[in-house]
This record gives sequence, C-alpha cells and structure tokens, in this order.
Amino acid sequence: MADFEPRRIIVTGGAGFIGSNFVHWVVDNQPNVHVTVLDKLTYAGNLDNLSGIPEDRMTFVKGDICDAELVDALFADTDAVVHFAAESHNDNSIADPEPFVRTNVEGTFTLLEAARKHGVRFHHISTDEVYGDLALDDPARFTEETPYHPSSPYSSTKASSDLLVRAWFRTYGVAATISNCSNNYGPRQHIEKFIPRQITNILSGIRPKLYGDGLNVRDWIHTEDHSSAVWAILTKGRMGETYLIGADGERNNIDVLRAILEEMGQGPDDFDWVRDRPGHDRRYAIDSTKLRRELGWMPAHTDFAEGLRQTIAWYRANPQWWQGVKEATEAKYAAHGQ
Ligand code: NAD
Ligand code: TDX
Repeated sequence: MADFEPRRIIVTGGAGFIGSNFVHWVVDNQPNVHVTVLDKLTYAGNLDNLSGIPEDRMTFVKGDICDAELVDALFADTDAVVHFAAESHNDNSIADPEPFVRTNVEGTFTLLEAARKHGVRFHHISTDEVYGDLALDDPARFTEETPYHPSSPYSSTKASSDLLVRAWFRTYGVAATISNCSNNYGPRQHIEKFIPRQITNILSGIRPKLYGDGLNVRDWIHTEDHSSAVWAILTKGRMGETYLIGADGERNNIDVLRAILEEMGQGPDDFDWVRDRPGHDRRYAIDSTKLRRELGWMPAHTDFAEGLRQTIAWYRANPQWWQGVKEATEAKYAAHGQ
C-alpha cells in the first residue's frame, strides 16, 4: 500500500517535551507538512520550546483538548492528528489524580469524537507503563501482546485512553494507530523528571535524589528516535495496530545517576537516598521487533553516554529555560519527602 502523505497535521501537546521535539523533527525533515500545535500551556508547556520554527510552517493554538467546540473546528481542516497532550508525571498523579483523568481520558475521548466526525487519521501517543512492570530477573520484555496491567493513576489513565482508541477503531472505523514508547530523554524535558532533575540539581548546588534502592530499571530512548518512529507509524503503519517503540536502552536508576555524576565532575556517592514512590514500577523493557521488521525503523541515537552528554550540555547552556521553575519544583518534592 502507498504511504499516507499528510500535508496538514495537528500536534496536541506540541509545546511539551516530546511534542515539541516531534514538531522540530517534522519541520526539519518533512518540508511539505504544515503543523498546527494545540496546547493548553499547562505548567509543562512552554512556547519557547517552539522558538525558531518559521511562521509559514506552524500555527500555534492555545487551547484545551477537552474543548469540544475548538477541537471540532480544528479537525474540520486537517489530514491527521498526532496526540501527545497529557498530564505526564507519575509523582503528580499520585498527589492529585484528577487532572490526569480529565486530560488523558476525557481529552482523548473529545479528540476521537472529532476524528470520527471529520474522518481524520489519528495517531495516539502512549507509554510502556500501561503494561505494568517486570521483575529485575525476568528475561521477558513487553510486546504488543502483553496484557494491560497499569500501576499508577498516570499509567491507568493512559491505558484507558489506549482502550478508547482501540474501541473507536473497531466500532466506528476511525483510522487510528497507537504507539507505546519507553522512557524518553533529551533537551527540553521538564525538570520534574528524573534525568533533568538530577542535572539541574547539580547545576544548582543541590544533591541529586534517588528513590528507594535505586535499582528500578527504565528503558531509555532519545526523544529524536521517538519522533522518527512516530512518523514511520503515522505514514506507514497499519490501521488499528499498536507498535511498541524502544531502543534497547535498559539501565537502572543508580547507574544513570552515576553516569550523570561522573560526567558533571561529582563523586559516585554525591547524592541523597529519598523516600520511594508509592507503587513504584520495578522494571520496563520494550521489544520493538514489530516496528523494526514491519516499518524498517531503526534508532539513530544508540550511544547513551553521548546522548546524556548532549543533554547535560543543553541544560548547562539554557539556564533561563529552567531556573525560574527550579525552586517551586524542588519545594513540591520536599513536601513529599523526595
Ligand atoms: P509533557 O508533560 O512534557 O508535555 C505535555 C504537554 O501537553 C504540555 O505542553 C502541556 O501544556 C500539554 N497539555 C496538557 N494538558 C493539556 C490539555 N488538556 N489540552 C491541551 N494541551 C495539554 O509530556 P511529555 O513527557 O512530552 O509526554 C508527551 C506524551 O508522551 C504523553 O502522552 C506521554 O504519556 C507520552 N510518553 C511520554 C514518555 C516520557 O518518557 N516522557 C514516554 C512514553 C510516552
Ligand atoms: O528524583 C527522582 N528520583 C528517582 O529516583 C525522580 C524524579 C525519579 N526517580 C526514579 C523513578 C523512576 O524509577 O527515576 C525513574 C524515572 O522517573 P521519571 O522520570 O519520573 O519517569 P517514569 O516514572 O519512569 O515515567 C516516564 O516514562 C514513561 C515519563 O514521565 C512518563 O510520562 C512515561 O510514560
């Protein structure tokens, strides 16, 4: 079958970490595509993330994906939507789950209804966390057949949104695909997340903070590799299918932290142990064979140490991007003993 060649796409959540990296990727790699970003600019959205993009390549709309009237008007004039917008941080979902249910579940429902009405191609961005976790000594990795078993308010709302997408494909024939990706790292990630929190702690003279026993494993992928995979699925994926995205990047948290400490000239024990996350998933691991075999996708950023160095360099070079929110972010963690 010929590739799908969208000319106009809507990117929800395009002012956030992964969404903005995707918008830059599309603008840099797909010269015939115009992007409309729909983003509410919550605490996690930042218009600076989209600076440098030529005016004729992108339109920015500040708005809520739960606003059915706005979504309907935008969907009347697009070929496809790539849906990144979400409340995305597990720790926040434990402290206050309400916005997660609203944005992740009700927001996805609102978008699906508009996609159904206007016949818009829908790609849904999700996470490997919908599958729950694996034991450290389990040889298995997640595949597209792994049963859903989410642990946190965040991951259960993402799982809910995936199920809505599957039902809207099967019942209404919405031209939908889903991708479940592992942990992303790279520039412009909010400093509440693990890697940028530790980098900006060190740059601020604060000791890094490690949860629990530090042995939890995450499967790291550079955000640019996530972007190229999403484009492959949007243009070449089979309707109704789920594709897992991962780059064989399993590492435990203490190893990642020690790599950051070393790169930034600190000693291996220059960090604090803090209270564990309730319900903390032990290990995530992705088998991305289907995506690689069927769509020919390959990650380009396979050198984690180099990716980490570039990420550290980005936070060093852009203190104005994060310094204004550092104190409040750390105060929130301190209030929870983390
Ligand atoms: P992020 O928190 O950095 O960005 C989320 C963006 O969505 C922000 O710009 C925010 O303003 C916007 N947004 C939030 N609620 C909205 C609403 N109601 N209406 C419109 N816009 C709204 O998140 P991220 O880390 O870039 O994650 C993006 C997507 O990727 C999410 O769907 C997340 O579940 C998924 N994902 C993330 C990772 C990861 O490692 N960060 C891994 C796999 C999947
Ligand atoms: O200060 C910290 N110390 C610490 O040890 C923080 C913030 C985290 N951690 C641990 C918890 C996790 O085991 O580091 C690991 C990574 O934590 P997060 O960056 O919060 O990511 P995670 O909970 O794994 O979820 C991320 O990946 C999957 C994204 O935030 C999700 O949006 C995505 O779906």
